[in-house]
Amino acid sequence: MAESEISTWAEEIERKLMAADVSRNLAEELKRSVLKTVEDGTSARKYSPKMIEKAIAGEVIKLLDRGLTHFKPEKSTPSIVMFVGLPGSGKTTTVAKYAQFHQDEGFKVAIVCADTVGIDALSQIKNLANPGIFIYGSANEYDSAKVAVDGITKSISHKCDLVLIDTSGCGKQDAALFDAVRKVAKETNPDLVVLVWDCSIGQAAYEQAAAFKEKFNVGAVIVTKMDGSAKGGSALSAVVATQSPVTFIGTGTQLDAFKVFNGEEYISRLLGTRMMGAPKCPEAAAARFLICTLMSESFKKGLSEAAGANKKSTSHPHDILMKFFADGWNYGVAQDVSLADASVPVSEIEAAGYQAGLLAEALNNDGVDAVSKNPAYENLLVLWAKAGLCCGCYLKKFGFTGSL
Ligand SMILES: Nc1nc2c(ncn2[C@@H]2O[C@H](COP(=O)(O)OP(=O)(O)OP(=O)(O)O)[C@@H](O)[C@H]2O)c(=O)[nH]1
Ligand SMILES: [Mg+2]
Repeated sequence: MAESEISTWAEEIERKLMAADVSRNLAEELKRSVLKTVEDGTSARKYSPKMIEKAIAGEVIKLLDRGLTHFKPEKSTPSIVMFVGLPGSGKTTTVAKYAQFHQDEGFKVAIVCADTVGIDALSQIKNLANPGIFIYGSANEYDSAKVAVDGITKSISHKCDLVLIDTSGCGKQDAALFDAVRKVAKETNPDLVVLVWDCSIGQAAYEQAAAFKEKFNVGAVIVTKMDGSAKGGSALSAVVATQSPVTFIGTGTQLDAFKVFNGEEYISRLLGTRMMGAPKCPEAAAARFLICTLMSESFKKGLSEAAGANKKSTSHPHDILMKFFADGWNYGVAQDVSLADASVPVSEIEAAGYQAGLLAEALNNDGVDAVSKNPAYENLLVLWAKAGLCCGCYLKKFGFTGSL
């Protein structure tokens, strides 16, 4: 890839990151690191868009996992974990899920409702949490720090080994409430403060997360509402601002909609690609691949080059098409198609390209007659024929006369 193309591609990635709610500064920083990696490489020309994307994924991984360690509760000694976050970020729901997750691991869990501001906060947690979990709260006490301290004492006397403290939604917009929640932390001295982070928060993320880090000894981030349409780029700001790892994600309102954080899955979502797991290859994707390939700039360019090289030869257009489809996972084509149709993950296009490539190879080796009699290729052949019709105009444009 030429240098100008590299920077165009890097711009595109920066745009993608910002569209996924990664802050402008962070997206620029990531782009700069990637460009530096590319420049430091022996030859920039060796880089394909796919490699640039991998480089950016590597930078995001570095951001997410800088050897950050976090407190993990142990059954031998009672641990206290406090949850803080903006109003409505999902703290109470997350506390109930976190409780369930650890109860399933054999902990005896208690939840202390130190949210004395939220209407019905105590009944909300009672409704959400599993009946086996000890719940403490007070309907009359307004001093949330006192409720928290009393709750911890009661939970420990109930032989609980993990005490979770739910707090009122706060943030830098309300200094008094922020300080009241800080008082809870001061008086209970938790082993871990978890920042509960709604993944759909936009560009204000960094300042908000930094404000929490200033007030609390935040040690971990739990990102909620990852089942929604937001790509969750603001979680990166939360990680950078708090210098804390993401430990879990929330993916719904039910107790089991809670997963250990997986960096690679997160990056795939952020960049709109699917890097994990075997790609599916439905025929529809193959069709899209064939048709999008024919429309892609790389294909047109390649076809034009091939046309130039073969002008005087007797090469059948099929051979050239086959070469293109056999190179179906040619990153340039896959990326082009992915850009043209963001709903198609690159891995799917590559897989579809691979299928088309298999067909091309079979056509090459066994000939059209044998392949057309093989039921395994029936559907792909239909698509192939349709794609062939679509590309007829290109072939004509480049001087081919043979019919497909
Ligand atoms: N879709 C989805 N909704 C969630 C998730 N987590 C929480 N919610 C919903 O978000 C809303 C707020 O959740 P709460 O747990 O009450 O949030 P909170 O931070 O305790 O709110 P306050 O105590 O008022 O500050 C509720 O409607 C939850 O059902 C999630 O992972 N996915
Ligand atoms: Mg709450």
